[in-house]
Amino acid sequence: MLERRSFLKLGSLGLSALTFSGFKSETETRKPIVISTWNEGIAANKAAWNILRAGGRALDAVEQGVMVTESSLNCCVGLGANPDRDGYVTLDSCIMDEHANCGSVAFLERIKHPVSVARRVMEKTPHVMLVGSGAQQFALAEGFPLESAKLSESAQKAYENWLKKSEYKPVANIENSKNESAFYAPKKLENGDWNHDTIGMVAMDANGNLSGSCTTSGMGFKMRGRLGDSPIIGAGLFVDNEIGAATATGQGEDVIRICGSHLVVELMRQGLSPENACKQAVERIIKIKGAAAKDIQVGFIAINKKGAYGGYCIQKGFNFAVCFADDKNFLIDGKYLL
Ligand code: SD4
Repeated sequence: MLERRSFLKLGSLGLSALTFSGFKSETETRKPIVISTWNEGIAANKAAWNILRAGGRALDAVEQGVMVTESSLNCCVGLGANPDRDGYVTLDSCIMDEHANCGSVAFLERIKHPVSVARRVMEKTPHVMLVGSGAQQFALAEGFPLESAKLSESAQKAYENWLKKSEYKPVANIENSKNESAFYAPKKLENGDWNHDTIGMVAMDANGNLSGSCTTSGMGFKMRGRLGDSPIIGAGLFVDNEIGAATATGQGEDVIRICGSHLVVELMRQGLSPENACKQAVERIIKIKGAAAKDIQVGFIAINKKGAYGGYCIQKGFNFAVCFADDKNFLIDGKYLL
């Protein structure tokens, strides 16, 4: 077992001495570890891992990790993502640490790294959540640059395409599938996959402390002002340093309905494994939605204090990235119920 004291000792010897090769037995704790949603999780985990492997804080790891995705103009999460129905990209994000400190921004425009603004809200204000022009005002006062309002090339194309019908259908696509919904209208990637809009990340550092982050452009062509689960502590993200951490992706309205990430953590508190906790949360959504569940996607991922991880989703097509060693950063297909 990699105890804190031996980690610190090894830290001074050089971290290459640590293989972080995971569990040797059921009683062993796997740490550090970071997991995050979707294919983009691989690149994001890599940045997070660089911090974790050097003995850094999980909080720094989950911020730096998802910043990679927020920066990518080819992705779906940051300023390059699809706009709302009125043509504006609006971003939502939250972050939470091992002390239950949390910060959140929503309906934030023209700021590249909403997760970092969320962290500043957490660290520099007496509040948890800032939205809209107030969040932007705070970001500017904190020195974040105001970015262009111009849509990325791919978002401009997608928006023009959407405008042809301007159909408002409040149903989510089945992410990564070929099921095109006018409401969600995910972008098509060069490899033919459909995109999605969010990255959620949870991590445990070498000291055994947990943190999480979640950042999104929300659903493409959403109503102006619409928020999903991603910036809402308890819905899109929840961390309890005694138990574990969870984050969500997919149809935010249905994650909010069950306080999804909080529910997953509470189920782990009752003794469920991360995978089974995520499964039960998904089951609850399916029970509420009935036949309509087949039209939506929700995925949860979670880790517990032992460094066990898991994920579950409604439909086939959700995956997540797990990293706990220099040479162990891999994608897992989420198990699904429908
Ligand atoms: C939302 N949960 O805004 C987000 C969407 C998402 O991959 O996760 N997309 O509802």
